[in-house]
Amino acid sequence: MLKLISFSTIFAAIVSGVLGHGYVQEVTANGAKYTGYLPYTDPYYNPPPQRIIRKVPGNGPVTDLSLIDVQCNGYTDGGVAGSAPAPIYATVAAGSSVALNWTTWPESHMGPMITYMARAPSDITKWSPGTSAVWFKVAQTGKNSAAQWAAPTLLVNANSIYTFTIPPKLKAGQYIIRHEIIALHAAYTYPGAQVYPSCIQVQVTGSGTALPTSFVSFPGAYTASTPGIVYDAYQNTSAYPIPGPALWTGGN
Ligand SMILES: *[C@@H]1O[C@H](CO)[C@@H](O)[C@H](O)[C@H]1NC(C)=O
Ligand SMILES: *[C@@H]1O[C@H](CO)[C@@H](O)[C@H](O)[C@H]1NC(C)=O
Ligand SMILES: [Cu+2]
Repeated sequence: MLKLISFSTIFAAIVSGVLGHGYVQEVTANGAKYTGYLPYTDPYYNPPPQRIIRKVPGNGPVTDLSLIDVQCNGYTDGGVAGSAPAPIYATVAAGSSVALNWTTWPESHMGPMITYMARAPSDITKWSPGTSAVWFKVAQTGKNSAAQWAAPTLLVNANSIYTFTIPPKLKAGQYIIRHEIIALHAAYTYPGAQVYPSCIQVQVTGSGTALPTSFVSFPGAYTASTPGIVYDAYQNTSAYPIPGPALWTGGN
């Protein structure tokens, strides 16, 4: 009986997952593949599978950009709000590319894909940034001159794989990669933009010494008046201003 109940719960969850929006389901770094945090199955295992991605409650978005949830799509877990650490991390060389495999992204959810990093001051499996300004932007794709959005068009064309490069001169150490799609189908007003963030824990290796000098916080980086948060994606044919700070490329 118990088994049956939990099976149907998982089944219902899987069905809603298929019909919903999305999250990063797999990470490839330094040639190794890591399964992402799977919100519709991982919670039903005891012990839970060990992941490099911080827990997300499901495939849904964050729309209230003042909430800590906008950091990692996290929620209060074990007393840690917003981005409860995951137990393990991936290792990746500075200058190498990281591939993030998204679940099937809905055709209707157009918007940019943006990637930030934050350097952990200590053990990343114990660190939550809270509202501190620690994040710097390392990659961004918005709308190109052919009016194609990062998501869904470019993402679908790439087989649902988004790729970015760890800044080549970035100082070795532990970092959170905060990656997101911002869906703009309802962003003609605020709240409306839907943020789908994912936080991936990595150990960066290499001999670089570069670190950025300016940082943003999540929540904080995005508000109703940040360019690109309110945008009429159906009517507005002008260039799209990608939200957040300038890119940091580490002197490259
Ligand atoms: C993305 O991950 C899914 C689930 O693990 C897998 O079935 C699919 O083949 C992956 N896509 C690519 C292009 O590797
Ligand atoms: C189109 O978007 C840009 C950038 O957000 C904005 O400055 C401009 O006012 C918008 N145009 C219209 C007609 O809404
Ligand atoms: Cu949606």
